[in-house]
Formats: sequence, C-alpha cells, structure tokens
Amino acid sequence: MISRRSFLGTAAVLASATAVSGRVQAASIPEAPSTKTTTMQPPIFPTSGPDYQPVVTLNGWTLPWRMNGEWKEFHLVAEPVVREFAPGMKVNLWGYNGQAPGPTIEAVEGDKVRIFVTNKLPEHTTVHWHGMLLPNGMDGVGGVTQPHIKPGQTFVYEFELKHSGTFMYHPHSDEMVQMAMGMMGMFVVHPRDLKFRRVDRDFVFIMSAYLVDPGTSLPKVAEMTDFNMWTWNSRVFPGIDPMPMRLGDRVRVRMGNLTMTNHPIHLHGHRCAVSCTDGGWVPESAQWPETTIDVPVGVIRAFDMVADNPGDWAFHCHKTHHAMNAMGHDIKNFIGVDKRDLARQVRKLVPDYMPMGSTGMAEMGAMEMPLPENTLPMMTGFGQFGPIEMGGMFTLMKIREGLAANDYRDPGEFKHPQGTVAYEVANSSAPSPRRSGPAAQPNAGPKAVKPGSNHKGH
Ligand SMILES: [Cu+2]
Repeated sequence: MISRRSFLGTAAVLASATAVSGRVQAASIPEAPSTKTTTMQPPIFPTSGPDYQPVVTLNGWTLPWRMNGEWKEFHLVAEPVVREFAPGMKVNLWGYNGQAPGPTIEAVEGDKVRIFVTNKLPEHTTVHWHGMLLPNGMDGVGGVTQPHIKPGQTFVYEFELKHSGTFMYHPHSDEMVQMAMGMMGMFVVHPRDLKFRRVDRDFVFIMSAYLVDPGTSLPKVAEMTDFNMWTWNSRVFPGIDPMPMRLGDRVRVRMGNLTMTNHPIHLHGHRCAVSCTDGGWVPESAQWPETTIDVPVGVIRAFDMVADNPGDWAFHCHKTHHAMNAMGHDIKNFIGVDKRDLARQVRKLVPDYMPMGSTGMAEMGAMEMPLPENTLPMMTGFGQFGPIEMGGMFTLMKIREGLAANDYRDPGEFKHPQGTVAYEVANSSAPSPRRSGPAAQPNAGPKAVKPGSNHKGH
C-alpha cells in the first residue's frame, strides 16, 4: 500500500519537473506511473492550482500528473495486464499503466490537459473521452477524427476542460474486443468553485463484465449476454473494497457502466438522489429521492447521500445474478426434489458425491468445495453472523462515528448497539398468525403452538 505521504511526494515531484511551455515541448514525454496493487489508494490532494476534494477509486488509483507551463500533463500507457478479480482468480486483460481499469484522471474545470497515450498493445488503439466537450479532432474515434495509434506509437490529446462533472475514457478502435478486455477508466473534472456541490467523500468505480470459463484466464470477447463475472473496477465480491464513511459525511458515489446491460445499484438504510450524469450536474430542483439508481449502458450516474445511519450497509446490483460469481445459467431447479435415493446410488461410484439444491442453494455459501483452477465460488464471504452468500457487484458501506477525515481504512465489523439486531424467539412464544377482519380471534397473541397442531382447518 502506498502511503498518502509518499503519494503526495510523487505528485509534488511530478509537479516540480522542469516547467516549460509551448506545444513543441510536448515532445518531452512525462513519466508514466504504473501500479500492480489492487487495493484502493489514498486520494491525491492538489499541490498547485485550485483546491478540491479528491476522489478515491475502489480497488484503484488516481493518475499522478505534472504541470508544464499552463498544461496539466498525464501519460497513459495502453498495455496487457494481469488483474486479480478476487483472491484466487487472476485474468489476463488489457488496461492502462499496469492495471485494468486504468487509473482515474482528475483535473479541474478550466484546466488545459495534455494527455500522452503510448500504445504497448499488439494492435492499434485510440482513446475516446466520453462526455467531454472538446474539439472534434481530440475525440479519439479511430479513422474518423484521427489515425489509429499503432503499436509503439505515442499520440497526444490536448483540450481545455469546459465543464465539471464525471466522464469516462475508453478506446474507439476495435471497441468490442478492447472493452471486453477491460480497457476503460474514469475521468473526474472538479468544479472550479470549491463550494459547488461539495462533499466530504467521493467514491468512483466503473462496471465491466467478463466471461472467463473456469480453469482459463482470458475473457471470451465475443460473448454478448451470458457473462459470469460482473465487476466493479474489474473486481468481484469479496475482492471489492468496502466504502468507509464517517457518520454525518456528505458522500458522492460516481458509477460508470461499460458492460452490455443496465445495473440497478441499490443502497440500504439510506436514500439518495442522482446529482450528476455524463451530461453534467442535475439541478437540485430536478432531483428526486431513490434507493436504487439504474445505470444504463454507456452512462454515468453519480448520486449524493448523507451517511447518517451507522452500520455495515449492503450496496449492490439488484440483478441477483450480478451479485454472484462464476455459475452456469442452464442448471435445473431441484427445490422439493428428494435426491437421497439418487445420492445413495451415485455414491457407489463417486464416494464423496453430494446432492445439492433440494432446499435451495444457500448451503453453497458455507461450503468450501474444491473448485476448478482459477475461478471463484458462486457465493462466498463470511460476516460476523455467518456466510454472506454473495459475489459479483456487492460491497459494504461502513458508516462509523469518529472516523478521521479522508481515512479510508476498513474499520472492521459494525458493533451493533444492544437491542438493535433481529433475534430468534422460541417457537413457544411466537405469536399466532394474525387474521384480518372481523373473524380475528379476540384472544390472538403469544401462545404455545404445538408442532403439527396448527394446520387444522386449512
Ligand atoms: Cu448488475
């Protein structure tokens, strides 16, 4: 883990590199920082120019830059990378600067940015700046606005950031393959006015989906619908960072979607409103309260919330198959099927055969079954009360009193105040089922229910 201090150091060193100006000097290509780490890196605070509250990227990082006269210079390197989806599974992807997705780019409204793109892929590429208002020739559409960037070449994009908001970058060359291989990143432009829509914590992630057959490590790039790895920043639960928040913080979460379907992202214990799209800020008068924000394809949705309810709050895609890891989708439903006799027969051939699914699939969450090489259990993870039975697009918002500002370390499991956790009651004290209407029994209330005695008259 890179400490905040050393990160500040890096930014400062880059910023103090010889200041030269003019287009000609662009030939001196800035350093291209690279990382192999898959945990969320601390925010990079600006050391020059207007102040802003920097973002953090789940399981990712922000690209350091240098000032060169009035230009803010960045260097992206498109290259093959190895991404760990979660401990136990590594996938060969294409990305930028050592990881997929690429680092988040951050700048300020009004900044002039110069972005160098070096191609170390085996085929040509470009970078399109999704949502940016820029000169046509900087839009990165291969063949239309520029020649494709051949392997070994470096191109420069220069434009002024006309408006603040949340944007993305991705190739516009061989898009189907290059995005299916993980090439994408987020681009956040902060308002010049520090007070505009100010928040205390600002999280960013981008969604991508892959079909990686168990035992392999390369996505099938021609798949159109039946993916088995639904990721946030090319990570799946339990590999996705938790989102620590201080009780009372104003929080923004910015979500990009470059998968092939929409994702209804659901928040527990709080409500929120969409504050920003890739088209700009939503006026406050046009916002309405939600607990699930649908993120369509090729779109960004940022929502704002106040973290006013302490706890470990689930935060996940509401498509249930997207909160699962590798699974086949053509399996039969065995609920209610008694497989005991079948199991006895099969065990004569396969001694450790286990029939599953007769009562549902929850037992798979607790079971540590042997898996094929390089894949992940369909549902997994353990919490303080038992198996979590999730995967895919799932994490926890961890809201705690007294966290330090900008402290993004995992605060551990929530300690529930006494008397605030759902609890079991003995069957003998369970209330009888209530009936509505005039037929309700006058003495309805807690009473002894003997097993087998409560079905009379049904
Ligand atoms: Cu989803």
